Formats: sequence, C-alpha cells, structure tokens
Amino acid sequence: MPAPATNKRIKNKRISRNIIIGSEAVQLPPLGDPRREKGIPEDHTKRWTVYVRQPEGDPALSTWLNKVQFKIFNTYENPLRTCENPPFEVTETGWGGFTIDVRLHFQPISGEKAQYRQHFLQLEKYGDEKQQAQQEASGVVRSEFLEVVQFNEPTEALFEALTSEDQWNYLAAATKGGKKAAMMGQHLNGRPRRGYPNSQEKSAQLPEKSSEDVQFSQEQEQALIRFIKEKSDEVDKQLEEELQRRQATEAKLKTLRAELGHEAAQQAAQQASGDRSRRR
Ligand code: SLL
Repeated sequence: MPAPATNKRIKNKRISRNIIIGSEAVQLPPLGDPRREKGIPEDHTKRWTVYVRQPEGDPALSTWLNKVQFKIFNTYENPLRTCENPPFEVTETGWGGFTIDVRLHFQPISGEKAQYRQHFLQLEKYGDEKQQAQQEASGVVRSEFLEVVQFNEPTEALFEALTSEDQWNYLAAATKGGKKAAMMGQHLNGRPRRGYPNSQEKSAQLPEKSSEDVQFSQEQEQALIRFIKEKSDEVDKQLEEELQRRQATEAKLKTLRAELGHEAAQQAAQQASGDRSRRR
C-alpha cells in the first residue's frame, strides 16, 4: 500500500517556530482573608499558571501543535494535565516551585514524534534589584523562555499549513473580543507584527515588499544588506587611512631617532673634548 501523501517529506527544507514556555505566579490572599477562595489547602500561598504560547503576533501555534501535557508535582491530583486546545496552560495553587515536564505533541499531519521540554515553576522573586522591584510592584512573578521548534524536511501537509495565511486568522478573531486579545498580548487591531508569507506562491520566505501590514520583506532585507555592505566598506577605508597614518608616524619617528642619535653623539664628543681641555 503506498504511503499517504501527507507523509511525503520535502527534502532540504527546514521551518522553525518560536514558542514561549513560561509561568506566572501571584500571592494568594492569606488564610482568613474573605477574598481567599474556599477550598484552597491551608498551606498554599500562591496561584500560578504554566503555559505554552506563541510570541506576540507570531502565526498560531495550533497549526503544528496538537496537544500539550504538563506533568506537575506528583502530590497534585491528576498530575499529568492535558490540554487538547489552546490556551495550552494549567492554573493551580501551591506553596513551592518545582520542575514541570512539558510534552509537546505535534499535529498528526507533521508525522513528528512528541518532544519534551522542562520549565521550572518560579514562585519567588528573582533576578537583579530592578527586576525584583518590578515583580514586587506588579505582584506577578513571571518566568519565560523562548524555545525553538524545528521541522526538518517537513511533510508536504505540514509545509502547506506552515506557509498558509490562515495561521494569522486567530489575531482577527481575538480582536473581536478586545479583552481576550489584550490578554493574549496581541495587537488590538488584529494585525500580526511579522510579515505575512506571499499570498500567491506558498513560501516560507519573506514577502517581496513591505507595507503598513508587513514589517519585514525581501526589499527591506536587500536594503539592510546594502547598508551593512556600505558600512563595511567605510570601515575598510578607515582602516586603510589608519594604516597610512601609522606608516607616516613610524617614518617620522625613525628620522627623529636618527637626528637625536646624531645630536647625542655630537654632545658626547663635545663633552669629551671639554673634559680633555679641563684636564690639561
Ligand atoms: C521539591 N520544591 O522539588 C520541592 C517541592 C512542591 C510544592 C515543591 C503543593 C502541592 C500539593 C505544592 O506547592 N507543592 O498541594 O499537592 O522537592
């Protein structure tokens, strides 16, 4: 039986996606405080959320990410928490930090095996003074890491999905609920911050031209390359000038040394003859 078309892989292609794996923690109202919800174990002091999401304005991660499992501390009820759909996150209460295993399950069209990541659930303030002051002021301790997921020789179906414009539809959908969009950290006008792929031809390349909607393009890329080349030429020119200046200084120094040597010899000779005359 021939293999299904979706399993066919595209040679010499690689597409990567960034994801954020992070956690946020806030202080719970103390025991006896009326704002403290019922049913929270007495020794719990924090509420936290661990999450996997795409960076602001990036294409939707559910294009390639099917399911995320978070393996939390084993004293929690049902410690293997499964999220079948975005938001891929788990919220709990507790008292201490621990390492969470994060299992990324890819969309079946990708033909990829699950990948594992780890995230330390940071509950206490951390970092330098400025960072800690910011955490104190906001009341939130956030710890995030940018991770790269690479698809080497993706299946045709995955490549199709990863180069489709539909990946940004979620931004427009999120805009309708402005609050949700704000929570997801996206532009309220629903516009992604990255360039769209060309609509005509499917490609993971930058779009040809930039516009208000498209921040990065081949045109800009070329302009940047020209700019770097110009600057590099300028530096070469300065280096050449510097070299010439150095050679001139060295030549001058040589002449001065020679003259000085001559004078010093003369002085020495004069002194010697003076000594001789005095001895007479
Ligand atoms: C460790 N850091 O790695 C410690 C463990 C466990 C924290 C911290 C409450 C859990 C529950 C909680 O916050 N545990 O109520 O089940 O050994």
